[in-house]
Amino acid sequence: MFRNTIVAIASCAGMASVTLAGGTHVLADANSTATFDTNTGQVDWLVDGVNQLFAQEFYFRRANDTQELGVNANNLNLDGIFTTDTNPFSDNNVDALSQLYSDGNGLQIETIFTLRGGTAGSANADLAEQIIIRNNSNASMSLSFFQFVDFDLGGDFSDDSGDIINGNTARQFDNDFSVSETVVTPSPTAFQMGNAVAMSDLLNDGNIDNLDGTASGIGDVGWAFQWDFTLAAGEAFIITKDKSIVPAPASMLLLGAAGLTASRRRRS
Ligand SMILES: [Ca+2]
Ligand SMILES: [Ca+2]
Ligand SMILES: [Ca+2]
Ligand SMILES: [Ca+2]
Repeated sequence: MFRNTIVAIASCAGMASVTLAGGTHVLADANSTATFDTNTGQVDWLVDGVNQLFAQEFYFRRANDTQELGVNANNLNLDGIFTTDTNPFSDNNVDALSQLYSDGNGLQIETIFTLRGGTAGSANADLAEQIIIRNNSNASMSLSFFQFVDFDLGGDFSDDSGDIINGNTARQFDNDFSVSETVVTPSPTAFQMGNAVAMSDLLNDGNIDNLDGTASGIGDVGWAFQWDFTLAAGEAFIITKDKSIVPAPASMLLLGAAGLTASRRRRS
């Protein structure tokens, strides 16, 4: 009954801070913009006018769930959403987004994104992310939490390739761009890189899935991280990570998947 009910979670004295309803929200900073949809997740990330990202979505699985569920307003209550301008002396654009979801049973998931663009034409941008998962119930709670991301660098996927190193850093390249994501803390329980559509299907089908440790991919690359943990009553689990887009290093051009032909089934 409370699904999609919007409650303003804060009123901030900052001059550019606002409370907003669910739907689509756009962050902007310097040469970059990023769009987030409360019904799915992040739906684009433009750098110098080129969209680099097809999707970023979070999923969760509680002890009694029989499949993974998306962290969005279709599966959880959206309790609040908040945007703010964290560098108001640089511009007047909102560049940070906080969203608060809960399951009505003690699980609360807060996601915070902060966008920093680079100078025009630099092909540089950065997205800092923090996810706070709280157990507000009176009993311990076992959870699996997933991050799924599907970059299509340079606006296309056929020339992309990537790998995961050290269990906590994902890298993806094409002829023009490179993106890396480092999980600052805590290290994931599992990871997987592979065909983005197949990986999205893993997280959206009706079965329980765990990531298989595949550490590289080519073509329509996507990747995911998984964290398994148990929260005591009142405890929180905090994931901090950062994504950075830069121009492709020349040494990585050889990884380009020349000659790949692919037709892609886009998700609705
Ligand atoms: Ca700003
Ligand atoms: Ca590409
Ligand atoms: Ca599944
Ligand atoms: Ca991709």
